[in-house]
Amino acid sequence: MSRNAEVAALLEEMADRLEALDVDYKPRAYRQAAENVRGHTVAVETLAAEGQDAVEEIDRVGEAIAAKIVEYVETGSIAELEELREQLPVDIEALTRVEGVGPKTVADLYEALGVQDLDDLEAAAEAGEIQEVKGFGAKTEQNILDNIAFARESHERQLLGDAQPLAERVMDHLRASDAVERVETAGSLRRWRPTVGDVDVLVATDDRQAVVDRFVEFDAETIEAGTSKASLRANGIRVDLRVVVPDEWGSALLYFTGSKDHNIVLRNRAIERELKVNEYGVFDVSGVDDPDSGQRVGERVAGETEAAMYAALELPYIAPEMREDRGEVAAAAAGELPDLIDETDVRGDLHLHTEWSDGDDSVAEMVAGAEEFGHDYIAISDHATGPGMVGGVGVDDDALLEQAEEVRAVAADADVRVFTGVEANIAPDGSVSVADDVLAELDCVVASPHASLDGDGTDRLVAACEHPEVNVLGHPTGRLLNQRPGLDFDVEAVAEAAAANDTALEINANPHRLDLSGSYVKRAIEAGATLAIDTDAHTPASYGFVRFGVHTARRGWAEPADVLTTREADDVAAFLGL
Ligand code: DGT
Ligand code: CA
Ligand code: CA
Ligand code: ZN
Repeated sequence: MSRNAEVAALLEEMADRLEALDVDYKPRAYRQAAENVRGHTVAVETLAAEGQDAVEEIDRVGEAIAAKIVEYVETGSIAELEELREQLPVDIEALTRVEGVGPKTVADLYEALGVQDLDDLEAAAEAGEIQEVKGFGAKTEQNILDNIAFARESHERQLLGDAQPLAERVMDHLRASDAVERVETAGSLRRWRPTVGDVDVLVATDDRQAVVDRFVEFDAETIEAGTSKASLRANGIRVDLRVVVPDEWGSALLYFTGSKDHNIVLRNRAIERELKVNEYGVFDVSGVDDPDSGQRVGERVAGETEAAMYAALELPYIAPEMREDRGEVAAAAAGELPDLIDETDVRGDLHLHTEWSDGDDSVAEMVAGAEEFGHDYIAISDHATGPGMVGGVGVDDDALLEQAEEVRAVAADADVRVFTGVEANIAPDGSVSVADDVLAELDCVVASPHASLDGDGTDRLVAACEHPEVNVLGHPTGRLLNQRPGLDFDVEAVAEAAAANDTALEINANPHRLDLSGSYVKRAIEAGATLAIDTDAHTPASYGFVRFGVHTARRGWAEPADVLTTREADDVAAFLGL
């Protein structure tokens, strides 16, 4: 099992600890390295075995960081990190999970009050000690109290973006065994929920023991191993394996994919038809006295495939992303299932960053990356300056016009169409952080909320949708999964304003955001809005996040026509008013 996520987490811890000590530049270098290590397709231990030079081939990983990665792979620890931990003996990962608590706050509260973990933090806040510390006030203290519960809870679920690559590696590991006939993820991961409690993997085989044996060879901690199921923990993520005979593949896959609520709707539909549905199949129990007398009673009418399971219930196949009991069984029964968007439908990306703001790469590099990825068009939408922009990374109005010149120059030689643009900030009053005459010069204006994300955001977002220059409402809630819940708003009202003003609502595909969520996408489409799937890429490697956006769109029942970024470049240009 690849240790990339583990190494990335350590590099992030280095970044936090260096930042806590007020060290310049290095924290950012460590964070950029961490992001690229996490996304790298070759395992760090493989690279480390080849030598430090091989590790340095990872984007943004220089000599110093590569040496630490090699040190970790070879010795199991990093000496400098151990020293940093001694210097500041706190659970920095847990503490910084509290919204509003950064590494420097952690250092200040440790020095002043000896706060080392979430329990200490909560006790200090409840005792009113935090507001007494220099630089802190009653408002900050209340904020901390409000956010501790969320920080605790959120930790129990993993980001889909972290769990999905692990699931792929587990499946590859299993596929190498001849005993494995079929392998597939199940559970919330297969439904593409933004966070998952664990990774569920299902295998069909005639040799269960061989499969369980192969599974526990995966380089991770074994939690349990039985005859038809087993569990591991890798990078803090639990992986549950279930093994079934090929004949029961479809019924098991349907059952273990869930959701539980979808399964209940199917079970009730079965009962109405004198059928019984469970993880072993669909059974005709019309002639059976007591259908509850066993699991395999009556005549088995389906089970080998999911499609046959649905067919036995007189339904067409329902995609896993839709199995959330949001009316999908009724829609299927009525022949009204949407013709869902898929990954190959997307042609472009309207939200991405370059080194003009907080991106890692130049305009030319992002354009070349988009060409390589196969996009037909992109918009360069760097952060504008303004409130909510951390560390003054934004581009001011004059520089935006300068950047547009550079973008046009790069675009002239590119195979992909490149729109000029900006990601402006939406202030709490709904105003947009860039002058109207500058916005008017740019092809594609994304406007997004970044700060003051509490309370009701309906008026704020409606105002942004109504702004004549705004084309895309970026990550509308501003949520960061496991970190902050983001804005509340009346999605129908915002979607109607968007539709009336030719503003697209974004499905931000970054795995930390997935914003809008699937349930909001569904409601937005019903209210007439157009969506835009964007990655918010800060480096070309992140164009691949688009698939998380596509599956989120599928969770919202989206068809290709509902999504702006499935359209051809000329049609997108027309939508942008060009
Ligand atoms: P998670 O892991 O919390 O993100 O959510 P799931 O949906 O993956 O849930 P999990 O891992 O507990 O179970 C996987 C699937 O197995 C679940 O989606 C449906 C099925 N399942 C588990 N327990 C039950 C149950 O008590 N009743 C029914 N009908 N199905 C269940
Ligand atoms: Ca699960
Ligand atoms: Ca599970
Ligand atoms: Zn943003």
